[in-house]
Amino acid sequence: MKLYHAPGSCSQAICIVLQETGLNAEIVTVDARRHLLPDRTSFYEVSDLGYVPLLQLEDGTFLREGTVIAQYLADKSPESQLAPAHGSIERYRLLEWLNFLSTEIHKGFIPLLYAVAAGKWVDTAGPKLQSRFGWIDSQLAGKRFLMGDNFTIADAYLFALTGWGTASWMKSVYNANIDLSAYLHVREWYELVRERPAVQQVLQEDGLLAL
Ligand SMILES: N[C@@H](CCC(=O)N[C@@H](CS)C(=O)NCC(=O)O)C(=O)O
Repeated sequence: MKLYHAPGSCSQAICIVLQETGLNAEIVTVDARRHLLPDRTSFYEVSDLGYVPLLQLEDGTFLREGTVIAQYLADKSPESQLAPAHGSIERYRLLEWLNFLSTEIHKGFIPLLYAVAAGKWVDTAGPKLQSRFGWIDSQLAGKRFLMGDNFTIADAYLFALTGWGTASWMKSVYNANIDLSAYLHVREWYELVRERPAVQQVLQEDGLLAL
């Protein structure tokens, strides 16, 4: 397999999932802002949509959309327990989280990441995103991870997204700050996830460990 990835982007979640499963994939680093491949040719030659993550499967076909790629990898490695079994109510709980993260958090960040173009929209988007993190905080009370005791692909996804609002390297590029000071559960969860060997490995490979 081949994963098209941009360090610090949402595809970080897929790198974490790969590390957690131990599955092998060649990582192709994409400049997601300029849509360039490592040899400076256009990423649009590979993907019409021009965004990461993108997974090329062994048969040469492509799988896109982070939430789907993460499930594909988790299902390939059931022993990693990164996703509950298909058909179980817990699987639907996972889908609830993935959909929430994709639509409420991931896309909730977009106006903040493109604040200059978004203009006054940021005044609405910022507090809304902040309140969503407040809700996540309430859901994490009494739990180690989003789904309970087990780390799942939803935690990997939220970890990548939370970094956009908190990581120091991000603050130097964007003004997408999320104030987590009142959200003790989110902060404890973030540290718990950050300490995982798989996460440390990805942060190190992407040059983000010390930042
Ligand atoms: N719907 C896609 C969105 C992926 C996405 O937003 N990727 C960003 C990085 S986090 C990207 O590559 N942006 C470049 C672009 O859209 O041109 C998914 O959930 O996988």
